[in-house]
Amino acid sequence: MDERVVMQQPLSAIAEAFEELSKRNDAHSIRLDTFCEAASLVSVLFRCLGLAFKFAELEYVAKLHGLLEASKTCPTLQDILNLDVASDTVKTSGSSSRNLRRVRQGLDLVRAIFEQLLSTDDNSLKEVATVAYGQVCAPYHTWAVRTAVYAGMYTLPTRDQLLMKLNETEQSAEKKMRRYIAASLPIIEYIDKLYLSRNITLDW
Ligand code: 1PZ
Repeated sequence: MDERVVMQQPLSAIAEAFEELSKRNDAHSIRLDTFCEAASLVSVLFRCLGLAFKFAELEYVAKLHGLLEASKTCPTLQDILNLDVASDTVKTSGSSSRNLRRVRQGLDLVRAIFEQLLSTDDNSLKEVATVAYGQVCAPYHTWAVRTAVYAGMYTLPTRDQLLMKLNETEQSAEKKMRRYIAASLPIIEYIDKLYLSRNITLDW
């Protein structure tokens, strides 16, 4: 993808990348390198959130980096699961199946944030972010992480500031957020099925 689009219109780049990914998903197999490329665009959003979320960005990027390394030997997402099931490392810290689960939670968090943003015009992001985080990630995070995230919410920019950093207006952002929501849902569900079809529950 054109680097200028990514930097100047990150929401366009994200919506486009996930639409491409969900089109290819018709074959019921997703290439891991293509997935990583799309997922890495999301980290641009973090940079708009300020220093308090630097830790989250580093965490997210580290998981993605692990997955990109794994793509050298595991071409598709299901290869990751097959490998970790065989070696009983699905939930092992740093394993690819665990990294994939975390990245999936990040993508779902962005989806939930966008849904919240579409449902209100409140200029504070704190409420929006708190609801989305509480739905998608909080149940799986440790107490220490949850506490840090909730404290960080007080430092979030306002909605206007965020839109400005993203080079968007309310109207342009709304369209792109809807496109991401529609395109990411089937991908998220596909990833969940990779685990569920192997009798791995999703309570972690
Ligand atoms: C505009 C609204 C902004 C909302 C901001 C909400 C930010 C939520 C930040 C979440 C921080 C998570 C930090 C650390 C989590 C770790 O516990 C786990 C550890 O995984 P392990 O090594 O045990 O397997 N790491 C992760 O889950 C990976 C990081 C996920 C962060 C995804 C956030 C995506 C948010 C995008 C925001 C625009």
